[in-house]
Amino acid sequence: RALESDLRSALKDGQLSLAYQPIVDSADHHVIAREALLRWTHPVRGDVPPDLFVPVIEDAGLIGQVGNWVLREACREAAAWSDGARVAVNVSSAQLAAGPLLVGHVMHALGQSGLSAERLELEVTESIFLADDSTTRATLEQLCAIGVRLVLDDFGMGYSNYACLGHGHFSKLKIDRSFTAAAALPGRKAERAIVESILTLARGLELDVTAEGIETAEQARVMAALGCGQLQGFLFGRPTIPDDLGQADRRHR
Ligand code: G
Ligand code: G
Ligand code: MN
Ligand code: NA
Repeated sequence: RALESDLRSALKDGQLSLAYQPIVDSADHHVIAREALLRWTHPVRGDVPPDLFVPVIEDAGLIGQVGNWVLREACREAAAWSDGARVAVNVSSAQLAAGPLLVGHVMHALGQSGLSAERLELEVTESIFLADDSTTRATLEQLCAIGVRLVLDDFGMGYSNYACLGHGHFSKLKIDRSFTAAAALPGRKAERAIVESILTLARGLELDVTAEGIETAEQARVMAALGCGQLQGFLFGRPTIPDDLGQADRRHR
């Protein structure tokens, strides 16, 4: 409750911003994409983690408004990147459930920024398939038709719904960081086998793969050797808010 009323002023006062974290090619470490991550700097509490406030945004019925801002802002920012990297935006199941509204926001963000659709990645989690309703399916289909890339986030953590990959709408899956951490440890044969099987699956479905949570050079080496094409984690860069000039502009309005 208290958080919810604080959040309403946060939206008014522009306390929300986007941090970006690089996703790199595992062979030469050049930046392929950057994931946009929502940040809230509370005037008293300081940084509030998104795991805490995104559900509050959803319960308050504000996810459409905030999600739209995130899309517009991320596309606007990415359109100005000189390296042509893609931008990845997280989309929650509540946003997907709003179907046509989300599709409209995506098209508007692309149109306004001039970013080409193939440079926008939308990250969704397996939980969107818990209901497996036809609206979700139709929405994924429409987003796919626009030309944006759909990414399955945190793969391996949930109930690993392989069937959802079979629809052919996804371009990439991201191996959850718990597997990255374990697979790089000596003697952890089980996790390594799981990662290998995920990579075999991805190859068969012609999906790109990002290993999340790369914190050490050893983890980067192991995951690259296993065949992960893309790496993301603190080793290559923490989520960072672009600073100084135009800061006021970048804040949620
Ligand atoms: O920022 P952090 O790295 O702690 O992210 C935690 C989680 O918050 C991420 O897994 C992601 O799913 C969620 N999250 C971050 N930014 C956004 C956003 O802009 N929109 C939505 N829906 N979720 C986000
Ligand atoms: O659920 P999603 O994968 O979208 O969330 C990304 C989250 O992972 C963010 O909260 C981000 O801060 C966190 N993260 C990114 N890289 C690393 C890492 O190398 N180690 C850890 N522990 N967390 C990371
Ligand atoms: Mn993500
Ligand atoms: Na993830």
